[in-house]
Amino acid sequence: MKPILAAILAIGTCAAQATAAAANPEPRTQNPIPLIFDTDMGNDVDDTLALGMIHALQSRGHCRLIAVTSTKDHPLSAPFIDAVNTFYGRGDIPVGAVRGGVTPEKGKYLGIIETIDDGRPRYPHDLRGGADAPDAVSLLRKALAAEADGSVAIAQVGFSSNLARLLDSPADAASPLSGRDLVAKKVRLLSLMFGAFQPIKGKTHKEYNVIKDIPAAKKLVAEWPGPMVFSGFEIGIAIPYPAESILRDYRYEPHHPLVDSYAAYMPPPHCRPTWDLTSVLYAVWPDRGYFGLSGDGTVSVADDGVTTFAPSPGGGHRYLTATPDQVTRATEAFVQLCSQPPPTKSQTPR
Ligand SMILES: [Ca+2]
Repeated sequence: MKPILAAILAIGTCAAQATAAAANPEPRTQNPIPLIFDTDMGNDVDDTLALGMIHALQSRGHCRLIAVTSTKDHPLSAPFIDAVNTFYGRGDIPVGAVRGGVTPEKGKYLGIIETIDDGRPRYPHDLRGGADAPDAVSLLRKALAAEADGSVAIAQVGFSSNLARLLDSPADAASPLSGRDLVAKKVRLLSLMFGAFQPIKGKTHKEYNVIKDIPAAKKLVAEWPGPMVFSGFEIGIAIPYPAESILRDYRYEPHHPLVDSYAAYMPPPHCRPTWDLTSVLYAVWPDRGYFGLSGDGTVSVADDGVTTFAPSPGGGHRYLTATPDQVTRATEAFVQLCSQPPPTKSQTPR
């Protein structure tokens, strides 16, 4: 296609989109989506970038992070999350920790919050250890109970340990509902980095988040009472985070927890897949065309952790897809959102 003709067609498409938007204007004041981030913070480093992106989306008024819960059973996982939240000016966001979870090893980057510069912590945080954090399931119940019905989005980017246990949780001081009924009443969407729905190099892939807690993964897909959108292993692989962005886009601070984590995980330059970022982006901006969606169906988890998608109308499960154009757009969105500076104190939306 000749460039001029392509440009004219592009302008036409843009004009049509603008006309459609004018016909269906978004409200001048939007209600930020209440968001829960359930993460295995401390294993791979995409969780850290995803949390930074959530703060950028909150600063823009598009989401409100009501709780973060960790499924990584290391004492520094919850304090690390608290340190990142504090860096972004939101150290009061509640952080819950798994009890008796998986992956107890320290990992490669949680230790950056122990760094001392001239007698002062480089990354201040109030939470000192996982044992000081509330139990994740109790916090999930409390956070859900406080929100409007059908309003909450959850991004699960680690294991299914916390959300599977939430389903079986009994009535408590936060809510008279069972966990399953509380989820059915409050949650609009579970967007999760989970499984694999395309072969990787011609082979079936057993995805990490699933195989580390297979019983919880099986329970979650079988019993979750609302819509689930899965980001399979293949999506994050298809959208690598540009190494040059880590080297040049975060220099507004002498020390940045996202950069320090990235470097501690693997010395730069390298392009890390954006697995967890994809689930966050879809949870907050599902209608912006960054991804395509499969048809409706049902995901199942085999005893060895292999995930399978079976098309079935009314199944309630879909998985993300991405065209080359969407890969380009999502990459740029990730770069701009992850590297967005923290708001100043006077600007910080809570
Ligand atoms: Ca993760």
